[in-house]
Order: sequence, then C-alpha cells, then structure tokens
Amino acid sequence: LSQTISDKIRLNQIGFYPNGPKTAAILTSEESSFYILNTTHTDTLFSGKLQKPVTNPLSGKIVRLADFSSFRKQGTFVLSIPTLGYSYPFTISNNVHHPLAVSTLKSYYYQRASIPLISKFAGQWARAEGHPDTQVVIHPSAASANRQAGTVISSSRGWYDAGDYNKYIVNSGITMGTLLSLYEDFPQYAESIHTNIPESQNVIPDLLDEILWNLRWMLTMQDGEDGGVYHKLTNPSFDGMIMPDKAIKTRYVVQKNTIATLDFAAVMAQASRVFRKYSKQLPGLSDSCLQSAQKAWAWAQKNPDILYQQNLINQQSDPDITTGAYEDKNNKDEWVWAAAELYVTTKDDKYYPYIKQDLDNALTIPSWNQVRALAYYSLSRYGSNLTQAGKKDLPTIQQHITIVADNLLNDVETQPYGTVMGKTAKDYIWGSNSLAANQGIALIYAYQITHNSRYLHYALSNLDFILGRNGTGYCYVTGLGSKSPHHPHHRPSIADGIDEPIPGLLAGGANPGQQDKCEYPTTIADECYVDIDCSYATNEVAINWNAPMVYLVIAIEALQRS
Ligand code: G3I
Ligand code: 9MR
Repeated sequence: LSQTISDKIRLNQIGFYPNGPKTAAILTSEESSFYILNTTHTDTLFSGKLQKPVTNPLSGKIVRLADFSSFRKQGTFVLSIPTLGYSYPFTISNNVHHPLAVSTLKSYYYQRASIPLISKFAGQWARAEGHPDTQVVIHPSAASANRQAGTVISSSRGWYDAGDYNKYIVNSGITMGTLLSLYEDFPQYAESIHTNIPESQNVIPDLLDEILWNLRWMLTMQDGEDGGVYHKLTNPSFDGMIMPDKAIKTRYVVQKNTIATLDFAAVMAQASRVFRKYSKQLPGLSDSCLQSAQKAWAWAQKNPDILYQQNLINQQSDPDITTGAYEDKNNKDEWVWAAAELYVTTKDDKYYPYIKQDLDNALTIPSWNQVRALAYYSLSRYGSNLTQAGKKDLPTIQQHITIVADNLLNDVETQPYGTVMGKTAKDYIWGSNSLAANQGIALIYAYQITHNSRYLHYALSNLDFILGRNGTGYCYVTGLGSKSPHHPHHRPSIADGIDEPIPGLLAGGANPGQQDKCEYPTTIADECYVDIDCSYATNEVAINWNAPMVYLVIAIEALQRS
C-alpha cells in the first residue's frame, strides 16, 4: 500500500463547504474504495466507492469520481486510495474560500503602476515604484489637432495588464466591468473583504478602492477635447524580465478607436452609478464618470467603426508598436455593452435601440473581445428598475443567460472530471482558466435568475477545476493549495529575487496552442500547461483572468453564507 501523496488524486486543494458538494477525480481504471482520513492518517472518518470509469476523450486516460458530499465534518483531511496513496490535504469549513477571495483581490495591489509597494502592505514583495507615467508621448497614430504627435501627457496609475507592464483599455474594460458587477451583485460580502492596502483605513470598501486605482488611470486615457479613447499606453516593444522601476523605456498612447472608446464608456457609466453612493468621500467623481461616458459615446457615434489594427499603424507610423494588440474585429457587442450601462445608469431610452439590435443572436461567455454578456448581466441585475422598454425584454435577456448556462450543463455528467469546464478541447484557449471562471459566473447569474441550485452546484465545479480537479492537478492560483505555479510569466515574480511568486495570481492554464514555442511535455489539450516563465501561452497572469476568479469565489462564498 502506498503511503505517499498521489498526483492521480485530483481535488480542490483548498477545500469544501460542510453542506456543499465534494468530489475528487481519480486517474484509475481500478474499481476501488476511497477513504477520508485525518491528516496524521490515524483515523478513517468516511469511506465510499469510486464511481464508474469514464474515458477522457482528450487524453484517453480513465477517470473515476469519488463523491464524499455527505461527509460534513469540519477540519482538515486527506483522501486515500490504498493502492495509490493520499491526496493533498483539504479543509472542510464554512467560508473555506475566504482567504482565496482576499488573495485574488489583493493581487491587483501588486499590479499597480505609479506607486511604491511598501512592506506594510506588500510584505516580502515590497518594491520600488514603477512607471510614474507622467511623461507619456502621443504616438503619431494618436495625434489630433489639439494633441500633435510627440505631445507629452500624464497618464498615471492603473494596473499592469499581466506579466508585462503595459496598460490596455480594452482589457481593462472587461476587468473593471467584472469587478464593478461583483460589487453590484454582492455588496455585503465584497465589503467584508479586507486586503490591507494603503486606502484600507478609509470608509470605501477595499474592492472599490482598488478599482479606483485603475479608474483614475482610465479617465486619463480619454482625449478630453473630443471624447475619443486611446487603445493603450505602452512601450514600443515588450521589456525583458526586469522589475518595474528598471523598465524605463519611453511610453506612448496609441490610436483612438471605437472599441476602446465603447469599453471605456461602459466602464465609466457603471462606475458612475457604483460610486454615486460615495459622493461625499469622492466629490464629483460619479458625475465626471458619467460625463466621460457620454462624451465617449458621442465620439463613438461619430466614429462608429475605427478598428485597432497594429500592422496598419506600423506601416504608417513610427515607432513600431509590437506589444499586446487586443485587436477585436467585431464591435457589435461593445455597442450593446456601452448602451446597456449608459441605459441602466441614466434610464434614458435613447440608448435602448442599440441593446435591442442584437437581441436575437445567441449569447456567448464573455472574454476581452466579447462583452455582450456583461450588458445582459447588468440588465438582468437592474430588471425591475429598467424603463418599460427594458422591462418588456427582460424575460428574453434573462433567457439568453439561462440558455448559455443550460448549454454548459448539457452532458456534464459524462465529463471525466465532473466539471463544466473542459467538455471539449475547444475550451483550452489561451487563458483557459479565465474561461472556466467566466463559465462559473454565467452559471451564478442563471442561479440568481432561477434559484435552481443545479447551476450553483456546477459553478462550484469550475472553482474545483481551477483549484485542482483538472487535467494537470495544479491549483492554478499562486501561493495557495499544495501544487501551485511557482514560475509564472510575470516580470516582478521572476525578477524580484524572492522564491515565492506574488500571491493570488491565476495562471492562464492549459492551452495546446503553444504560441510561445517553449518546451512542453505534451500536446494533450487539458494537460498542455507548464510551470516555467517562458510559457506565456499557459503560465502568464492577467487582470482579465483574475477578475472572473475574484467574482466566482466571492459569489460562491456569499451565496454559501446566505
Ligand atoms: O479569434 C480566434 C478564433 O476565431 C479562433 O477560433 C480561436 C482558435 O484558437 O482563436 C482566436 O484567436 C485567439 C485570440 O486570442 C482571441 O481569443 C488567438 O488564437 C490567441 O492567440 C489570442 O490570444 C491572446 C494573446 O494575447 C495573443 O494575442 C489572448 O486572448 C490574450 O489574453 C493575450 O493577451 C496578452 C496581451 O496581448 C499582452 N499582455 C498579456 C496578455 C495575456 O497573455
Ligand atoms: O511578455 C509578453 C507577454 O506579456 C505577452 O502575452 C506575450 C504575447 O504577446 O509576449 C510576451 O513577450 C514575449 C515576446 O512576445 C517575444 N519575445 C519574448 C517575450 C517574453 O519574454
């Protein structure tokens, strides 16, 4: 009998709720019993039989599930399969994911530009300020009558996008939309998250203080003259793996375009209603956000289809820009999102036709280039407070969300890991873990609409997926769980000389695309992940991946508590 930890036992390495579902996936073809033991292995507290074998269509490996949902004792345990060994330890308790919620939200503090991180808040990851961004140059592609190429503007603060140090409006858009929605959906639980940041002592919840850091940057990305919004603030090319304060190349803002401007409008419209509550502490902010949103909207109406095309820009101007492109060729969904947030905030029916125009098409899980679901989430949330036009379509809008959720649940029982994520190889895109989280969010909305607990149950299955019940056995959040990423493609984590990576960061996850050309042990879709910093296609981190993670864990915690 094996006395060691077995990598063939895959489960959420953080834990489970006493009354919630509890599942482990075992890579074995053998019929077997499984046991739950205390961590010293002296007491056997529960036993059960493994379920019938399922062949994983992606790898051909055989998986059996262990269901121990009826084991409700609180504490820390291991699961044992006598012929294989023990699982990593896991905890059963109420609020078991609270530390994960704190840590994944705190990660945004570590991503802050234009501020030194001091040890009181950053612990061993204290570092010097990077990128004051007070001397940012207008790139020729961004020139306008009032701001000619070469003009210098100030565009401080904001979060670094990912493992790189650039700041991109499109990706900030979905990130902010997700975090603002989290506050609107679960204000009470969100207010109970304390991340120990410089603003923690004020009366504003830490989640909103963190959001403010990026909001204030985003506001500077609008050309105040005409309302258009720059695509990004960036170096011409990516830095090496160096600390932020050592990365001092000239930074530019580049081309205003319709999609960035609409994403900006959506965020500002939503921020305006969220921060209205704090008008005393933040005088004028809510009004400024709304004005900026309306100005952006007006610019987009005058410039309805300017796409960001990096190659084109590089043919026409210097210096060449080769950093993250966030090129999206379809702006239909951004029109819907901006219109929806402006409509919800102002209750002005003039925005409604833009929402209406896409109402017949199937909804998709959100990503940086597909934001229509964010519009529907907000409309659904404000259902009873909409004008007649919106109220009339509310059933259709909510049905779009439940259809997406039902599609996710379709055939889920035959999935080898019993998770919604990974039903097909197509799920393993660049940033696949963020897809898992966004699927979970769609299920949470479906649960809020219908109160059918099956949706909540399977939202939790995707949290389990991210935390270990998956094809690699990784708990994909740095600093948590027993087997988590140690070498993310994240410049500060690599360059700071500290062994442990910055905590609370969600790695991109399995992606057979291998766009980085690093060395991979396999091409199998759900196993194609490698914990080396070379691997930006599987092991980078990004603000738009962490945001749905923060949302999912807080939503599950909040719903568990209620
Ligand atoms: O649009 C096609 C779709 O039609 C096709 O079915 C699918 C099949 O794989 O591919 C889709 O394109 C993908 C695209 O993302 C849109 O999802 C590309 O293959 C994929 O390579 C591309 O990956 C993006 C990557 O940048 C490269 O551009 C990621 O989504 C995006 O998250 C990532 O973002 C980077 C920033 O550029 C820079 N900062 C770090 C950040 C995270 O890695
Ligand atoms: O570090 C960059 C990462 O943030 C991007 O997601 C990735 C794809 O655009 O590119 C990384 O930068 C790499 C560059 O594209 C090629 N040379 C190596 C760089 C990584 O060190």
